[in-house]
Parts: sequence; structure tokens; C-alpha cells
Amino acid sequence: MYLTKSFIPILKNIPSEAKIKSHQLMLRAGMIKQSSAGIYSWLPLGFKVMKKIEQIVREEQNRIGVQEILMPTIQSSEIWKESGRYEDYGEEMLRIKDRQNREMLYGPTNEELVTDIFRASVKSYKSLPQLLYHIQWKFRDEIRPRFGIMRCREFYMKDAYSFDISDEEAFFSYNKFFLSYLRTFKRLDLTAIPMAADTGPIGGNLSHEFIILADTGESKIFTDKRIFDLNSDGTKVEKKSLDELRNKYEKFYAVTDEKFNKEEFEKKVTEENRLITKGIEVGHIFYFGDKYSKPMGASVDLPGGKKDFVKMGSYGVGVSRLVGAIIEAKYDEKNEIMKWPISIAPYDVSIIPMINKKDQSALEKANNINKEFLLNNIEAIIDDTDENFSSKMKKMNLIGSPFQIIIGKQIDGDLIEFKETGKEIKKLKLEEVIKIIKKQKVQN
Ligand code: P5A
Repeated sequence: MYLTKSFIPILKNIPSEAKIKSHQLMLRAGMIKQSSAGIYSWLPLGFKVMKKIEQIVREEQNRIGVQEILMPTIQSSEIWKESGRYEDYGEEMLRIKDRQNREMLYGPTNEELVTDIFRASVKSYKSLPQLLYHIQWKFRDEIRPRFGIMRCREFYMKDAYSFDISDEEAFFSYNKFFLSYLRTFKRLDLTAIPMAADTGPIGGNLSHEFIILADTGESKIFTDKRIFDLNSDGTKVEKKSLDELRNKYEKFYAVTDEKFNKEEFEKKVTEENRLITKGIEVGHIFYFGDKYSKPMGASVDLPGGKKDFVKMGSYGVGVSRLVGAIIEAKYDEKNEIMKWPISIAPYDVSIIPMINKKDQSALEKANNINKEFLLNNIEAIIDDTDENFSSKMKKMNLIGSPFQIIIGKQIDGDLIEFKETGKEIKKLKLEEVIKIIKKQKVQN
């Protein structure tokens, strides 16, 4: 893709409304555009990143056997009245009336809707467990939307729901998601720590928030530093190994603000291991038993002829929030360089030919390199403007491809000036460059 043909409306100055670096960078790099308070359009660069994150989240859900569905954004108030949450949800819920004067709403979450889908067709314990997810826009009329897409009103969420026959089976499902989230965030090159958390309007009494450390985060956390040394790479999905995995994490004190207890913290964590800091919540899992299945009558026949309400949990990942969270974690503020992990980078490589009206030979070389890249499934953006070197580098550092190729006026045989963004230039042959990029793509 040529930069001159792309729709990447880069801004020279930092917009004054943006208070944190991810918001600033997303506006400057032309990734998003605000359409009204807390509501954004996603432009090509931002949309590409979000779609890649979505795909990784999807693959990891599929891997543990969750089935993808798609529920609508607009829901009827009836099911929310059945569960008792219609009033409880308060002003965060956007309520709408249709032309028949029926009360509708823009879904802030889908526990009721998925329970309604489940109860309509699942009648026997033999069909359990059921694990369903969708990736869909949500709307919460946040009182103070802020930090761009980090806390906005319309956002993109992956929400999954589990239905089990007993508490024990339901904990197995819960632990499967626990493991799956550790894997998902690792693939996104993030260290997300599960922290015991409050359940708020979703309900239940077992819940973990997955939090990445960031000074600009809104969640205050209290933890034992040693939790960061844990290797989360559990691969077996057996009950016992999953219990062990969760225990491994829960052995360390790690809680959010609402769960904090000073006495317990000081008793369990020695002074040198105490960490009180801030983080960004990128995922949140809940176990709430029959909170929805009971009032909504979602029961199944048990082996002995009796009936029981199914035990449910729900599991959320903030897909759109992750775009900002990854920027917060990866942006090098001092050098003004963004480096996306290759698994989600909008482009794998930026090609920067130095050209002017008279001499276009570097662009020709860029085109030839790009032909080889296309054959090797490597996606490049070519800066085909005739701006000077430093302004080209500034733009490309903002776009954040993991690799850059610089083609100067002096074209040096078949060697290419290649670098990992933010690192030293190396002179390599095209085959070697392709090898390096492909290797990183495979690893991720
Ligand atoms: C779990 C799935 C739920 O809604 N119901 C279905 C449960 N959980 S949650 O914690 O409230 O949200 C899940 C994740 O969504 C992201 N998120 C947001 N992202 C951007 N702007 C917002 N206003 C917003 N609210 C929630 C978070 O990443 C959260 O962990």
C-alpha cells in the first residue's frame, strides 16, 4: 500500500483533548475519529489492528471449544425485567422505544439474551456443558467517558457464557477461561495478571479481572510482585491441571481496589514484595451460579428425573480497549516510536524510499521489494511521498510497523538497509530480510 493512496489522516500536533498517550497516538496516527462523546469511528489503521486482535481472541476461544454466535446489539426490555436487572442497571443503559412503543435497549452485556437462547432449546443435562461466545458492539452510557476508546460509550467486546450442571463443572469452565485468557494476552505480547475483583452489576461472588500494569490505568491494584514471575503456559485442559493453574495464581495476593484489605495484604505479603500500582482491565471473568437461570427459568432434566437450574458464568475481553492498552504498554514515549507486536501490526514493514521529482529510482526498488513481500505474505506500507527523511521517519514511527526498510539515493548493490523499528540499521540481502520477518510472524 502506498502512503499517498492510503486513508491515514496523520495529525502533526497532539490534540489537546487527549490526556493519555494511547489516546494521543490513536488520534495522531489517524486510527480513530470521535463522532460524539465516547463514540468513535475506526479508520483503516485502527480498524486493521482491532480486527487482528479480534482474530486472536477468537482463535483462543475456539481452541477451548467455545462456539461462536452473533447476538443483536438491540435487545427487548422483557428479558431484563425477568432477571430483575432492568431497574438495577440504571442510567448506564441506553433505553429506546420502537415505533410500537415497545421498550428496547442497546445491550451493555448479554447474560439475559444468551440465557433466553439457551432455555429455548436445551432441556437435558446430556447437552451440557454449553459454551457460547460472540464478539459484538456494546453500549454503556458511561457518566464520564474518557481516554479515547479506553473508557468509551460504544465499545467492542468478546463476551462468552458457560452453562453447566453443577458448581464443580462450572468451576472447570471458569478455569478453562482463566487459562485461555492467560494465553490470549500472551499472544498479544501483554503480561496480564488475574486479580480477585468485585462483580458489580454482573453479580456472583467469584471473579477475576485481568489487568496489565500502566500508570494511566484506572484500576488500583495491590499485589505480590512475585506473581509476575509465574509461567502461565499451561497446555493441558484437564480438571486437575487447571485447578493447579488457578491455585498457582491465587496463592499470591493480587486484588483490585474493592477487594483490598490492608491487614490481609500486610500479613500475606512481605514488605519487599508489596506492589501498589495502577493497571488497565483488559478482561473480566465471573461466576454467578443461578443468578440468571433461576429467575429466567433456565433448567435442565437431571439423571434421576429431577430438574435444576443451570450454573452460569460470563467472560469478557475488551477487544477495542485492547488497542489502547497495547499502545500504553508498547509506546516508547521518549523517542516517539510505536512498535506493534507483529501479530497485530497494521503493516509488517514500512518501506521508506528517498525520492524527489527528478529521481524516482528508490521508489522503483521499493516496488520490487514489495513484489517479493507480496509473494511471501508480508504486508508493507510504502512512503511514496517526497518529504524529507526526518519527517518520513516521524510518520513511520507513528504507524509503528515492527520493521523498516530505508532506501537511500545511493543504492548499495543488492543490500538493503533494514531495521527492527527503534533499533540499529543492518545491511542485508532481501532473502535474509524476508526470512527474519517470516520467522517473527510464525513465532507470533
Ligand atoms: C463479562 C462478559 C461483563 O460485561 N458480561 C459479559 C461481563 N464484564 S465487564 O467487566 O463489565 O466488561 C468486560 C470487558 O469489557 C471492557 N469494557 C470497556 N471497554 C471500553 N469502554 C468501556 N466503557 C468498557 N467497559 C468494559 C473491559 O476490558 C472489561 O474487562
